[in-house]
Amino acid sequence: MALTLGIIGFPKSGKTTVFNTLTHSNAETSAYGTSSSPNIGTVKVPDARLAKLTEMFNPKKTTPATVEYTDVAGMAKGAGQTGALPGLNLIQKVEALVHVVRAFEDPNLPHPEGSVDPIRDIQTMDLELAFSDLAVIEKRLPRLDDSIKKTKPGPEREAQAFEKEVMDKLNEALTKDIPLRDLDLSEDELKAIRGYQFLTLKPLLTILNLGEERADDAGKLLAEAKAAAGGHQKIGFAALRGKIEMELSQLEDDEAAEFMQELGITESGLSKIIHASYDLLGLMSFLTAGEDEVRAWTIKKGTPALKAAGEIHSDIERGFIRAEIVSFDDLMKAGGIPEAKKLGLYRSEGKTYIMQDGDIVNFLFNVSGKK
Ligand SMILES: Nc1nc2c(ncn2[C@@H]2O[C@H](COP(=O)(O)OP(=O)(O)OP(=O)(O)O)[C@@H](O)[C@H]2O)c(=O)[nH]1
Ligand SMILES: [Mg+2]
Repeated sequence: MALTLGIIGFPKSGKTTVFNTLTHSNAETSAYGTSSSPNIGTVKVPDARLAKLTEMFNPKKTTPATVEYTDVAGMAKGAGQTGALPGLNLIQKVEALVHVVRAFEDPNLPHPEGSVDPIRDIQTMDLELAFSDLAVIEKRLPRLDDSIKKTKPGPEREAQAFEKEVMDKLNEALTKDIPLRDLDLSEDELKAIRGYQFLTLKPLLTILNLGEERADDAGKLLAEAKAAAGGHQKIGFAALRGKIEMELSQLEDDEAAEFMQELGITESGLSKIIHASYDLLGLMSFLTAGEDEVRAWTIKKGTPALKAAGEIHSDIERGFIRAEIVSFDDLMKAGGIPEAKKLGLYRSEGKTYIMQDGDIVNFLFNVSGKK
C-alpha cells in the first residue's frame, strides 16, 4: 500500500515549499501568482532498519516503503462553498490531508487575509472542507429521494434508503460543525458513502510553517493550534521551518547533517512529517529480507499475518500456510537468521497473529491445485 497524502492550504502558505522538502524536488515556489498545475511526487520512507538488513543480507536490491504526495494550488477563501476547491478531484483520492498553515512573517509577502494568523486559517480551512462536503450531500440528497420513490421495494431500494439514512446523519453532523472523521462510522456506513470521498472524513495533519523567525514559538503555537482543534482525535500536528527545511533537503546527506546540527534541528522535516503521517493513520512497517531483496511494507497496526501476506501478493494470502517471524531487534542481537533460529528467536505464527512493527517475515504458502 503506497500511502497517499494531499497537501492543501491557503495561497502562499508554503505548500510547494513543503512538497519540495518532502520529495527532494524542485517544483517552482513563488511569491506571485498561483501555481496552477499540481505537483505529484513519491517519497521513500526513511527507515534505518533497511540499511542494517541490507548490510546483513547483501541483497540485489533494497526497496523502502513509499508515500505519495500531491501538492495542489492554494484554495481561496470561499472556494469550498461553491464546490470549486482547486485540485478537488486530486485531493478526493488521497488517504489523508496535510494542511500547510502559514505562521511565518514576511513583509514582502502579504497574506491574502491581511495578517498572519494560523489559528484563524486552521478554522477557515475546517469550514472550507465542511462546506465542500455539504455541497456534495446537498446535491445528492434530492436525487436519492427521487430514486427511492422510483425504485420497486427490494434490496436495491433498501440500499438507497440506507444511504439516505447515512447521508442525513452526515448532513446533521456537518451543520453542527462536526467533521465526518469524528463520527466513528460503522463499516457498512463507510461502504455506503465510499464513492463520495468526503474531505472531512480524511485524517488531517496540520503543519505549521514557522519560517525562520518563529522557531522558538513552535511549542506555544502548536499548543494553541491543538487547543483550537478541541481534542479531535484524527488531527495530527507538526511544525517546521519551511524554507530552511527545503534548503536542507537539497543538500547531500553529510552537508545536511552538519547544517542541522548548526541549526539545532534534531529530526528533518521530511522524517517528522512522514512519522506524524504514520502515527495519524495508525500505520507501521514489516520487513522482508533475503538475497534477492530487502523490503519494507506498510500496513495498518493490528493487521493479522494473513492480511499482511496479501499486501505482498494475493497468492500468498490465498495459499497461506504460516509465517516465520523474527523481530528486527532479535535478529540484530543474534547476528543472522541461522543464529536466531538456534537461539529460538525465529517463531512460527499462524493466520491470526497480529503483525508487529519491525517484524521480519518469511511467508510460507502453497497455491498449487487451489483456485
Ligand atoms: N520567509 C519564508 N518564506 C517562505 C517560507 N515558506 C515559504 N515561503 C515563501 O512563500 C512563497 C510561497 O511559497 P510556496 O511554497 O510557493 O507556497 P504555496 O502555498 O505553494 O503557494 P501557492 O501554490 O501559490 O498557493 C515563496 O516566495 C516562498 O519562498 C518560510 O518558511 N519562510
Ligand atoms: Mg504551490
